[in-house]
Amino acid sequence: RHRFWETQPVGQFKDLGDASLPEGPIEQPITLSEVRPDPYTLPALYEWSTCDVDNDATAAEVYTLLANNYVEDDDNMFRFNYSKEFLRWTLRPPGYFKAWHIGVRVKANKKLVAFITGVPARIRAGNEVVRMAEVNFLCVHKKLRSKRLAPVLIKEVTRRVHREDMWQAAYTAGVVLPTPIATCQYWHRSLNPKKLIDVGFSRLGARMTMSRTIRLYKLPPLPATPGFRNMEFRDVPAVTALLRDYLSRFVVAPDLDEKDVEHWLLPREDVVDSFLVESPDSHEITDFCSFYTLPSLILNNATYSNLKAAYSFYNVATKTPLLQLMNDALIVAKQKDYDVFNALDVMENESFLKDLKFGPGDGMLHYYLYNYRLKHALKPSELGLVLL
Ligand code: MYA
Ligand code: JJ1
Repeated sequence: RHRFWETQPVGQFKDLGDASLPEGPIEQPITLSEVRPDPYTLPALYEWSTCDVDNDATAAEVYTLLANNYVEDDDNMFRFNYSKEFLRWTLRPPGYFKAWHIGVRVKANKKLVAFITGVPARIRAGNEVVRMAEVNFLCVHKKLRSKRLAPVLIKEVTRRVHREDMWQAAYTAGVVLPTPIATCQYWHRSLNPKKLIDVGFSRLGARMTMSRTIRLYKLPPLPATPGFRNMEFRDVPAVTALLRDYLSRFVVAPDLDEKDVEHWLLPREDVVDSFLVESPDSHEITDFCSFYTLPSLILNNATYSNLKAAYSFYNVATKTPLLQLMNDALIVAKQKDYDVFNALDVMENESFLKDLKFGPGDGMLHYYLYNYRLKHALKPSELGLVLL
């Protein structure tokens, strides 16, 4: 049933529930000199092209490929619209490899028609911290679908990851593949309900009018927590300590150092927002919340073409109740004119989703590891990892 995935070192459906299989790598690394030195063969009309997203023209090509061909919802009403600045951020974390930003072009005219990326990360699974690639942005132009190009892209990124002596990867997808380590649900909190309803993102509830709906989702103008402010560079050590301690509770989570926190969590306009609570008396950093900006194109609406969405990223509450902290996150997102605030049911998110008027979405997100087996699939609440 999965001609490609059945050949790969991933958990297979036939092995689900077989507790005799050991946790850890599925196959052992080969020596670096045995890793294939040459790229996989593409169909004759195409060529490999490493994409430098620091280059403006290249970033624009990647942006356009994704804006026209990347992930859509089940009803093809919305398509992710990652910004160039977001792509630069997510593709250039500490220690990134240029060669892991892989494009496929048409030889004749150099048009970019497919893409896949990896970035390095340390991910803890149980008690083991493993160097992995986070693989994302797998995309094949709509006109080239179902020609088995995706497996070639995946094999090529795997080869380039192996050449850096890494043998595991983490990735997410909206589709079911062999086999998820966790299956999570998207939840959505309306900030601009009128627009969301107008564009078909949400519907007027039963026995609801537009004005009742607007009142239902109304938020205070300012955050409620004393000492709530933007994260700054000087907060990196305190935030790292808070996050490391918090993430140690989950079965699978990133192992973040100060350099990672600086990259992934220092605010960048229209890319990532981070806030913390600094205790007004002790000046201690007690709580932290963050979201990233991922707009979607609205595919068929006469009035609106873009949906401005915030996605919950990492949140830690040690003193402020998590419910209140996340309500403050909603308030600042509303201040910044987001239309919707999205969250997965990972970590402790379930504890605030219903109370803060999030509703379940129609999309699921499956998490996967490549060449690493877990004994049991995880509940979303055991997962401490958010991929972009
Ligand atoms: S998830 C986002 C994926 N992108 C999109 O959904 C954008 C819109 N769709 C497309 O561009 C195409 O439909 C794609 C497939 C490119 C997705 N992950 O070429 P095909 C398998 C993995 O004929 P196409 C993200 O970016 C499918 O089951 N495999 O199909 C994370 C079948 O295999 P099998 C997928 O539709 C990516 C084969 O591809 C996915 O033209 C992580 C068919 O190929 C998917 N999302 O193209 C990648 N969708 O027969 C894995 C389909 O076996 C990384 N397929 O069922 C693994 C780790 C690698 C590094 C390892 C290091 C050690
Ligand atoms: O955004 C998503 N769904 C929305 C829009 C649905 C439009 C019709 N299909 C949704 N809206 C309901 C909101 C409502 C607000 C008031 C309260 C009740 C709820 O459900 C979904 C997620 O739910 N998004 C997608 O389907 C996009 C793809 C998700 C898979 C992503 C793959 C990731 C790629 C790897 O990085």
